[in-house]
Amino acid sequence: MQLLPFLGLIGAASLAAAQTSGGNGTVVTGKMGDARIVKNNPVGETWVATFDGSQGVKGTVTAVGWSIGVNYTVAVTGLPEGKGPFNFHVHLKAVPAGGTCADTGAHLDSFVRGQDPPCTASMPQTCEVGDLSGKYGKVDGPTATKTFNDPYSALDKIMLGYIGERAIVFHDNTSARIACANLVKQK
Ligand SMILES: *[C@@H]1O[C@H](CO)[C@@H](O)[C@H](O)[C@H]1NC(C)=O
Ligand SMILES: *[C@@H]1O[C@H](CO)[C@@H](O)[C@H](O)[C@H]1NC(C)=O
Ligand SMILES: [Cu+2]
Repeated sequence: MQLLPFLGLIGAASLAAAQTSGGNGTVVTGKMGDARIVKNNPVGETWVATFDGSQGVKGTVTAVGWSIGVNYTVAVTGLPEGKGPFNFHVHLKAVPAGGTCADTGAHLDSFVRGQDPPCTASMPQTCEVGDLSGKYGKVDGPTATKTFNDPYSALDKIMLGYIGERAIVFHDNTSARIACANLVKQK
C-alpha cells in the first residue's frame, strides 16, 4: 500500500499507541485498518438531521463538507433531564417512514472496528466512523451545542465513511435510543 510518508508516520504512531494504551491493552483499530482521512468532500455541501420534537428532542445536527472531512454542529434541546450524558452516532440506516430508532441498524463502521472495547478519543482514527460522541465527547442536556470536525466522514457515496442518507441517533445513559433523524441533503 502506498502512503504519504506523513500518513505512514501517523499510522505507525497510532498502531504503537493502540498496542500500548488502548483499552485493556487491546489493539482497537478496524479489521480494515484505521479510518482514512477524507479529502475530497464537496466543500460547503450541507446535510441536516432535523429533530422535530416528536421524540422530545428538538433541533438539528448539521454536517457540512470541508477540505478535510465534515464539520458537524449539534444544536438540540429537550434532551431528557437526569438521563444524560448522551451519546450520539451516525447509524447505518435511515429511519424508514413510520419506523423507529430501532430501525436504524448499527453505527456506521466502515473499517469494521466494532464497539468493544470503547473508542479511545485520543485515537479517533481507530474508532467507528459513526461514533461521534466517542471521538468528540458526549453532550449534556437539556440543551446541547457542540461543533467539531470529523476527518473521517465522507459526503461522496463511493467513499468509506459516507454519512449521507443515514440517521443521527441520540442515546441516554442506559444506551436506549431516545431520538433519531435522517441526514437530508440541502439544496
Ligand atoms: C470546519 O472546521 C475547521 C476545523 O475546525 C475550521 O477551520 C473551518 O473553518 C470549518 N469550516 C467551516 C465552513 O465552518
Ligand atoms: C444515568 O441517569 C440516571 C437517572 O436516570 C442517574 O441516576 C445516573 O446517575 C446516570 N448515570 C450516569 C453514569 O451518569
Ligand atoms: Cu447510536
